[in-house]
Amino acid sequence: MPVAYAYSEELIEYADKLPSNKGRASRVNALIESFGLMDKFDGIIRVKPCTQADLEKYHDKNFIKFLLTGDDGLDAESETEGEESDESYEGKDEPVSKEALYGLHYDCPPFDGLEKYVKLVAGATLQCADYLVSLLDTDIAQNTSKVAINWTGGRHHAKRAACSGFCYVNDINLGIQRLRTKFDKVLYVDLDLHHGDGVETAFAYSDKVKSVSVHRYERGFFPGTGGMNTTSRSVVNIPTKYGLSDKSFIQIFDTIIVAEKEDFQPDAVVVTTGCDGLARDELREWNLSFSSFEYIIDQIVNSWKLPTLLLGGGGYHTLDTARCLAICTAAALNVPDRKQWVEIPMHDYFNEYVKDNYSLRVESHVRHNTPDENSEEYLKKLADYFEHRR
Ligand code: TV7
Ligand code: CA
Ligand code: ZN
Repeated sequence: MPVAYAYSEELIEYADKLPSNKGRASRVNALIESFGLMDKFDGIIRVKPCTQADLEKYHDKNFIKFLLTGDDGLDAESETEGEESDESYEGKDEPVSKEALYGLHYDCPPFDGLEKYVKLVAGATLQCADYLVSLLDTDIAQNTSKVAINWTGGRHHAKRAACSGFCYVNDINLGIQRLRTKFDKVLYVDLDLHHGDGVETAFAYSDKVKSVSVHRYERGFFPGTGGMNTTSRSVVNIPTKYGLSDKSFIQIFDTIIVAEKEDFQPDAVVVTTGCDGLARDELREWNLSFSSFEYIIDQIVNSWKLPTLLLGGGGYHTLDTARCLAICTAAALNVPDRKQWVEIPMHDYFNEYVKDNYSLRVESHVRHNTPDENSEEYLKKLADYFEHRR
C-alpha cells in the first residue's frame, strides 16, 4: 500500500509562518513522527519550492508577480476604475489599492516569507500529484491503496487572481490540473467546514472534474456560496447547519458522497481534510470528533483504492488538528494498532498537551450540550434532493 508523505524542513519552517495557523505545520509533523509513522511511508517526498511558471499554470501572471514581489509591473491607473470616464465617478473615485485588488489584506495579510511559503506549499501538492502520475499502470491496477499526503496544502479559497480566506495560492487547482495529465476524471471531496469555492469556480464548466463540498452554510457565514441549489452536473454542494455531529457527517458521506462518486466513476481523488469542524475548534460551528475523519479517510483510501491526494485545510485548534491529522495519516497507512493509541508520545511539543493529560483520544470533548441542528428530516431532505438529481 504505497503512501507517500510530502516533507522537508523548509516546507515545515515556512508553512509554520502562515498567520492563520502559526506553528501548526511543525506540530502536525512532529506528532506524525512521534507515532513512528515516518518509517511506514513508502516514500518521503523531499519538497522543494515550485517555480513561478508552475503557479501561472492556474493563476493570473500579474497576480503572481505581485504576490511574489509586491509589484505587478502594471501602471496603477489601468487597474483602478480609470477605464471609465472620470465624470461617471463625479470626481470622488477612490483608487483601488493593489493589495485590495489581489485580496492581499484582512484575512490574507502579506507576511515575512510569503514568497517561499507559496512556492513550497504549492510545490508540495504538485510533487504529490507527480508521485501519483508516475505510478505504474500495474500499480494502479493493483487492489491496494495509493496515496500522497500534503497536510500543508488544501488552500481552497484562493482565486485565479486573488487571495481569499487565509488562502494565498490554490494548490488544489494546480494539483488537479497536474493529475489530469494522466487521470481522465478527478473527484474533489472537500471536508473543510467552509465551502470550497475556489475549486468549484475553477472547474465548474469541466465534465472531467467533479467537486463535492460539505460545509456550514448560513447567511453571513464565509464565503457565502455553496447553497444546495447551486449544485450542477460537476458541482455538488452539501450545505449544513450548526452543530454537525459525527453521526450526521458519516451519514452524509455514506449516502450522498459515496453515491456521487459511484455516479462519476473517477480515476483519481483529491481530498481537503480541513479540521475546523472539530468540536473544540475556535470557530465552534460543527461538533465533530476525530473518529468521523478517521472513518471517512479510511473509506476513501482503503475502500475506494483510487490514486488519492490527501491535503490539509482549516483547523484552528492547533493540537486537535495535529491529533486528527496524525490519526488520518495512520488510517491512510492502515496501521491497525492505532486503535490502541491513547497517549501522546514524548516529542518536542509533548508539554503543550498537558491540558488534556497528554491524551490523544479527546473524543469526549464533543460539546454534549450542543444540539445537532442537522435533524434526521433535514439530512433526509438533502439525500432526496441529490438522489433525484442523479
Ligand atoms: C481554509 N473567519 C479558511 C477559512 C477562512 C475564513 C474568517 C476570520 C478571522 C480573521 C481574522 C481573525 C478571525 C476568529 C474568521 C468577512 C470577513 C470577516 C477580517 C478581520 N479572526 C479555510 C475567512 C473568514 C483576521 N472571513 O476554509 C485577523 O476569526 O468572515 C470572513 C470575512 C472580512 C474580513 N475580516 C473577517 O478554513 C484554510 N475570518 C483575527 C485576526
Ligand atoms: Ca467544505
Ligand atoms: Zn475552513
